[in-house]
Amino acid sequence: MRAYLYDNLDTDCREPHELQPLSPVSIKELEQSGVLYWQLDLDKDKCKEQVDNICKERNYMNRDEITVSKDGLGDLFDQKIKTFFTEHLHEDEEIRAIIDGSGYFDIRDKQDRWVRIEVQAGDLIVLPAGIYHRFTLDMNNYLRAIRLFKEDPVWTPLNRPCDENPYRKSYLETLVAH
Ligand code: KMT
Ligand code: NI
Repeated sequence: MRAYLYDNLDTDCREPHELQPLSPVSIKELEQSGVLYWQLDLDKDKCKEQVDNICKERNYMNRDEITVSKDGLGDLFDQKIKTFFTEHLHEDEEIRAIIDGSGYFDIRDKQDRWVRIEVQAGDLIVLPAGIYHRFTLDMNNYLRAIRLFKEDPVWTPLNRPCDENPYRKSYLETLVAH
């Protein structure tokens, strides 16, 4: 995992889009935005044990797997990719353990700047409910992830703007507390 400010250029979103001069964002700064991160073991059994433990600690009851690629999503690929990259929020955490491939989660920081989080196999990230974000593949066009859910796997994206949403308001209150 590596995070940095996004350059906001209008080119292919699958490119790195590193702002120049390079502006890294630390795990601590991500935490201040409510984003949590775990580095998982690449050994399959150890990785599963770690994910199981995190699920127990944080009450994640359900999980499934998604392959974000042309093969994995078939006819839905274009539509899904577009939905993922449309700025949105959820009323629950977005929890992803990357098990293969790579991609980018972009989140809005306190100052409403895009922070790009580059993820690859072994990265587990949690985006808090109410944070504006989006997702894209990188130039390798392939990512496989375990999606974890607190309860039922309902995954409704609410596109920006939805500033009156109660989960959005609660999220903003957690930022004020810092
Ligand atoms: C979402 O809701 O934005 C996603 O599920 C992104 C793809 S999962 C790596
Ligand atoms: Ni999302």
